[in-house]
Amino acid sequence: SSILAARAFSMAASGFGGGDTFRLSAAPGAGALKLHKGDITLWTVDGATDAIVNAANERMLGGGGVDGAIHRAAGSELVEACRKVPEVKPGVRCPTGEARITPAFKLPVSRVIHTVGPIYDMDKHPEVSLKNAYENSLKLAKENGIQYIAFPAISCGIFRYPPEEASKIAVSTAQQFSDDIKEVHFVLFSDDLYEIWRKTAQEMLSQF
Ligand code: AR6
Repeated sequence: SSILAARAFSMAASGFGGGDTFRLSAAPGAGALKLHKGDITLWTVDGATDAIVNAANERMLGGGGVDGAIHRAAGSELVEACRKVPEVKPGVRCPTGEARITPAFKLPVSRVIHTVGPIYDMDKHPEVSLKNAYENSLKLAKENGIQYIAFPAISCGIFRYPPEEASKIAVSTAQQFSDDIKEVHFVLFSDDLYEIWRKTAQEMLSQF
């Protein structure tokens, strides 16, 4: 039944059903924003040009939450690839707000983009750091020819970012890339988060 669930999710993620779809801008040919509830490790649209984003920490060697799920699903080659990412200072491979890219190994997508969102109560300007995390992930996707990208709700778990505020930053930053990326997906892990993202997208974007 978990195989069936995975297939159903992958079909939904591929646009064959489920989820809500919005336009990132009114321009002809502009990209779309799609929402799903589920497990991001099962998501794929086009294995050659897609990527999922990991909500990592600065060490970039795995952790709990979605980071743990992504490392488990990708296999141990992922942590080895992460270890090869150069440290910019001792123990820091990806400073808060930046992004790094690796292969995806056993995941169904081509790449993993690792980004680090702010720890909400410890960051002086968490809204700037969160925007940077989304923006640098999307820039890296564009530079690497990624056409389909899926984000989790960065910082909304262990890092305690209030999800309503986070969803506005997520959607407005995705809008900036409407000419560059075909589809920006958000894979939300609970009904509550899904509803928050849906409400924000409805307020900020027009629906297909
Ligand atoms: N698919 C989609 N979303 C998920 C999944 C999944 N499989 N699993 C959890 N989420 P978090 P953060 C949701 O805590 O707040 C790690 O230890 C989760 O419900 O994963 O950025 C890292 O190593 C929440 O809505 O990431 C860092 O140390 C969202 O993903 C730290 O946690 C993000 O929650 C990063 O904390």
